[in-house]
Amino acid sequence: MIFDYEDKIIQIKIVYYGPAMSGKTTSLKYLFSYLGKEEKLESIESTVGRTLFFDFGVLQIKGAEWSLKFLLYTATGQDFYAGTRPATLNGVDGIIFVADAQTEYLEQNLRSWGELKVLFGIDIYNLPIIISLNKYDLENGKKLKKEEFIQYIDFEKFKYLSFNKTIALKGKGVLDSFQQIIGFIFPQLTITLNPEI
Ligand SMILES: Nc1nc2c(ncn2[C@@H]2O[C@H](COP(=O)(O)OP(=O)(O)OP(=O)(O)O)[C@@H](O)[C@H]2O)c(=O)[nH]1
Ligand SMILES: [Mg+2]
Repeated sequence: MIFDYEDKIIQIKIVYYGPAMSGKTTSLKYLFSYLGKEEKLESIESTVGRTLFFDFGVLQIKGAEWSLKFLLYTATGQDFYAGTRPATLNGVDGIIFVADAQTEYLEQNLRSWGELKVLFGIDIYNLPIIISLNKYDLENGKKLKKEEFIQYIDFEKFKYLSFNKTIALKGKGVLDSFQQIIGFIFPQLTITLNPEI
């Protein structure tokens, strides 16, 4: 978080993180298109729409005195470009961990989660995180539940961790996740997202 006292702007960095193809880019694209700012989102992707490095966009919310400037990123889930992920996470204030809720992806989810733990060490327990169990619309097979996921992480050690079921493709839960992460970062603040901002 960076405080610019001269222009009265607080800069906050939020990263969508998670395994390959879990729906990180889809989530961020939905958020920007909901706010009518799709042209503000830059994606560095391959010809088949896979994220090569990251997607990046800025949302600014004007307050009475201070403004909030959100720098929003997705990290690439492709392991070939895994080396870029620590740079994307540098200086992050909150993470939206987009998991693929299909049970057969449990291992990939946990591997990606494990990377965060290695990168942040014990600092991870103080980091605001929303776990977005995505692709909840898919009918085939069982879905990963919060109760199951918490068995694999030291859930009680985290200060700011919550879960959300999402369908990024339809935008379901995407705004909730974003509002929840802001709520963790600024507990006193109520932000209503609407397309006018
Ligand atoms: N059915 C369904 N498909 C989804 C959902 N969210 C994303 N997808 C699809 O999953 C695929 C991957 O989505 P992306 O948003 O590109 O995933 P990503 O996490 O950015 O992938 P990488 O950048 O390659 O790591 C795309 O075909 C999306 O349309 C969802 O909620 N439901
Ligand atoms: Mg992507």
